[in-house]
Amino acid sequence: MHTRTQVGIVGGGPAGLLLSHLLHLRGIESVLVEIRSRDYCEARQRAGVLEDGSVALLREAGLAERLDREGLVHGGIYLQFDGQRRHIDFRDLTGGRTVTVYAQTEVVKDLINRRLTDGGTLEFSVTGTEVDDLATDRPVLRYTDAKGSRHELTCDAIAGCDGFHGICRPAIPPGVQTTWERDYPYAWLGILASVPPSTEELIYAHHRNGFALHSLRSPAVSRLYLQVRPDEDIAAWPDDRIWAELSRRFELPGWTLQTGPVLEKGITPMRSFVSAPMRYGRLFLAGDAAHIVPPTGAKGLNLALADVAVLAPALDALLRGDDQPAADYSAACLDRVWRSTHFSWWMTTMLHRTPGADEMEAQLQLSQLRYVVSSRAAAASLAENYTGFAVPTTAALQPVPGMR
Ligand code: RFL
Ligand code: PHB
Repeated sequence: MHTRTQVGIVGGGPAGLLLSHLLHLRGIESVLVEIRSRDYCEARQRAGVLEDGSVALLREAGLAERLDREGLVHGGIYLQFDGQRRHIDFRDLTGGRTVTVYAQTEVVKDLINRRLTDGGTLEFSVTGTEVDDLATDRPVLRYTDAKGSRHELTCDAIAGCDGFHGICRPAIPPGVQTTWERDYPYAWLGILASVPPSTEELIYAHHRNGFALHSLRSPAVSRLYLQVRPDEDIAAWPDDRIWAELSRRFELPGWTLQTGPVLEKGITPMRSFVSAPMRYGRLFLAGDAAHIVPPTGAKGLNLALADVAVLAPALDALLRGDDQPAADYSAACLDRVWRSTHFSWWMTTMLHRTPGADEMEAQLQLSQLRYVVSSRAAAASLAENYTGFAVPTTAALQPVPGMR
């Protein structure tokens, strides 16, 4: 079936969904295709922390009704190491900035709900996604819908929002992209547990056995992570072993980790990856399709949202005949991408134990941690990076003047 749309969007994660909404606010039509089912997308456990800039963007885009009601505003984090748990006070260190704990699953549910209410076209459970003619003004998106019909969509532009394992980045001809990549020699075992959080702020713990993180989802549900080997078999981690290891890594006199039923568990590899430029012809990459950070800095979701805040006005201008913002798109995003890439690498290497590393590494990490909690300048740098830098919210929402 041959059809036409203005923007073809590959991927129904936060980047693709928010882009289709921002384009809709500008009167631009899109078709979004997603290989997974709606249920799968809405249940996939991932990020939990939104920067202030992400919250402002979602709010101004009219997407924050439930986020404002249910999101948990956090004014800091704890760093735990060497038998001490020290608070980093974001509000004090950054002049009032905070982060909001609101799960990516909820962001995705809100976005899907809003797109469907607004009559948007979201095609779930597609197969055989292909992008073609990317160097022309009429790139093509092909897919087979859930009922088995093959579609060919002629577009003005295609947004590759299909994550790290998607098909858009590999569709760029060889030799065009420069990529930088680092795999870390560890992974995270994450659990979602039906137990009230044992802490009011997230705890990032450095421990001889490896890193641990205590996060949360709601007053009744906790999210916790343990550093494990990259090839770790989840079957080797029955629930009582997970709780015992978490209790060991968070141990502090006078404090107890509450345990409860584990609702879900999974293992996530850790990787830093940047591929540039984020544009090839009429294909624009956004979110994890273009860059991956290890989750220690809580940046991936925020980067995905920030990319499409830049991309929406750039596509609007492109469709009106002004190529300049589209030409500037990649450079406009990459500053933030590299800052987050560095911060995520820094948090990761400060807090994780490298298998086989000598005692020197541990001493250097502990020295850095002591410095962060004792120097206002060092703490302020962590706080500034963690709470994030302003997102171009106004530009994302203001219509571009002129004829389309
Ligand atoms: P997504 O969410 O991966 O969405 C891509 C979508 O594309 C679909 N897809 C295709 N669709 C059609 N055709 C194809 N050929 C396709 N191939 C793939 C996929 O099914 C999927 O639905 O990418 P997006 O939108 O760029 O969003 C990025 C974020 O999901 C990611 O960066 C964050 O989850 C990273 N992350 C965190 N980020 C934060 O900002 N704060 C955090 O606290 C945080 N914690 C985390 C995280 C990621 C984690 N994992 C599991 C990787 C914690 C973890 C454990
Ligand atoms: C989460 O709540 O899932 C979470 C929080 C902070 C991180 C990573 C993940 O750094």
